Amino acid sequence: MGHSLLFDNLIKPHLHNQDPFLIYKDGSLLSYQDFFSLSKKVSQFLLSQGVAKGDRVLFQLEKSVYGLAVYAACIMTGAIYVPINDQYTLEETKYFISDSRPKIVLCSANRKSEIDHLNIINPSGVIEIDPIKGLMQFQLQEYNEIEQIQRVNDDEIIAFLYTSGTTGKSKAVALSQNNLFSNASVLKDFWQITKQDRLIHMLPIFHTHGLFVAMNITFLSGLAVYFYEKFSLSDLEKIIPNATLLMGVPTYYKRMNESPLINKELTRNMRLFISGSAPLSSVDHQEFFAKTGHTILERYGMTETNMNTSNPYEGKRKPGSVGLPLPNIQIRITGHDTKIPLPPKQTGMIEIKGPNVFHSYWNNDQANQESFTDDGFFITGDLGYLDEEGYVHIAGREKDLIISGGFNIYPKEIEDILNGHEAIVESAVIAKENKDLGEVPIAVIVTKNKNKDQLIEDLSQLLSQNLAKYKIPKEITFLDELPRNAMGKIQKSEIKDLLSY
Ligand code: MCA
Ligand code: AMP
Repeated sequence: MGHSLLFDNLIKPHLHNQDPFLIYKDGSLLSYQDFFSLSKKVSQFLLSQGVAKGDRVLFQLEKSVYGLAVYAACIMTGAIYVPINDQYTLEETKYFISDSRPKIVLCSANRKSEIDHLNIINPSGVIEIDPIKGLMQFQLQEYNEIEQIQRVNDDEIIAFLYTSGTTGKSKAVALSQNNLFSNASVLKDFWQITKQDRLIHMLPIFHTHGLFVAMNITFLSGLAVYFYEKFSLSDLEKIIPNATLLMGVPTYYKRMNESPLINKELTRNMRLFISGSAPLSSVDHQEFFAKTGHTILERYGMTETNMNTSNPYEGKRKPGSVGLPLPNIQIRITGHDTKIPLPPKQTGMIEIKGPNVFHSYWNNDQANQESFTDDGFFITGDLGYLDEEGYVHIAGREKDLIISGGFNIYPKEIEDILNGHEAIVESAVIAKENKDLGEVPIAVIVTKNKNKDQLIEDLSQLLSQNLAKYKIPKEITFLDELPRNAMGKIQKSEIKDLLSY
């Protein structure tokens, strides 16, 4: 009997593997063996802090090897990994701590002192970690490597990733060992990933895309990763001749299309360009092909499901389509009123069933009930249709969501903050098209306050105290009133028409 699906398949094969795992910007390398030796010490450290199977380990730090080592350590100890965006404000972070109730929080020194002042978790459970020096005050080198790997069943939870909903408050998506393993295996085969690949990794590692899609496939195949802190076109241009694989959001491809250096010659060794997390326009898809001779492979996923569909590796990759359902994953489109499956070319709700679909929302029975049909399909909130060849096309979203550069922004969360200000009568946050990021949030407000410049200043301050920067509306616009339908519901599409967005 093994230890756990993820340990046995992602970690165990590499414990003595001296091949390169991470290649850093300065050219230095970290081997698989050295990475897992570090992770085993981090595991022993977690145990020394009293972390046991099922305990949450909340991790908030800029991108570094430690985000991966703590993830691996959670797999080894049976703890639940809870990575959150390091850009979140203290106010946002407070919510994630209160909701997930972690045994320990690993974060920067600054964040630790801020959290300590909140009195929501015992300061001894808030542990300073540095992206370069790691767990410095704990002398990690003196820790032994963990010997007793925790046994964990396939349906037990390994991670919580937070995603928002219509309520405006984030929900923890509880993902099981099998959710992650089944999807990584399918994707590895579907995209023909091998240990010969060299992956360019510039994504954050607190979301499904950069953490599970990119890294679980890496562990499964043993490939080498160009592990860079963030997206940079000039860094990409330097490493692309030596790489074979890129996983990115559409903004990456928009920026590459603008670059005079990206061409067929520079990308000649690349095997596969993958795009996801937000819609890739047919124009960007075709422009990239004309420039490089590569056909981008677009796929579709969610935090709750990992990846659901993908254009084929061999076969037609259709611009504007997110491809075919992945093996063992059922997708159907159902009518808004009838709730019964629709024939091809008719738009309805995308529903999904398969081993990839998450275990449950943590501590949220209502959301769990509302998100599934009686026959067990997950209701995605995305609208789409199937074409005559079975390819899925996303036609829009029923959920009120803005996707900006691949980051999801929930208008309700911003509206709640705006509406809390005494001068605001009502507000709506809507998406405005943006050439680089796809769409960005704009706040539209109704106020009786005459001094609009002062109000904008006050609101900007209020928003930055409460929200990570990427969520802050890029503009604040005023209207005398917001259009509503007969039921009194604000009509965002009419606001867009009024403002010509
Ligand atoms: C940065 N800024 C943004 C965004 N990113 N504003 C709106 N939307 C954004 N996405 C702001 C910063 O706060 C900053 O503001 C200014 O822009 C410059 O910041 P910088 O970090 O230099 O920006 P950048 O390097 O140009 O970043 C753009 C980016 C990045 C590369 C597109 O946002 C990114 O890596 N996005 C990927 C997100 C991702 O991994 N999504 C996957 C999750 P100021 O100037 O005021 O300081 S979705 C997922 O996992 C699902 C399941 C799936 O299907 O994959
Ligand atoms: P997340 O909150 O990160 O789980 O975001 C998942 C959402 O991103 C999905 O429900 C879709 O709305 C969107 N999404 C992901 N991939 C694509 C894609 N290729 N095209 C369009 N939308 C996408």
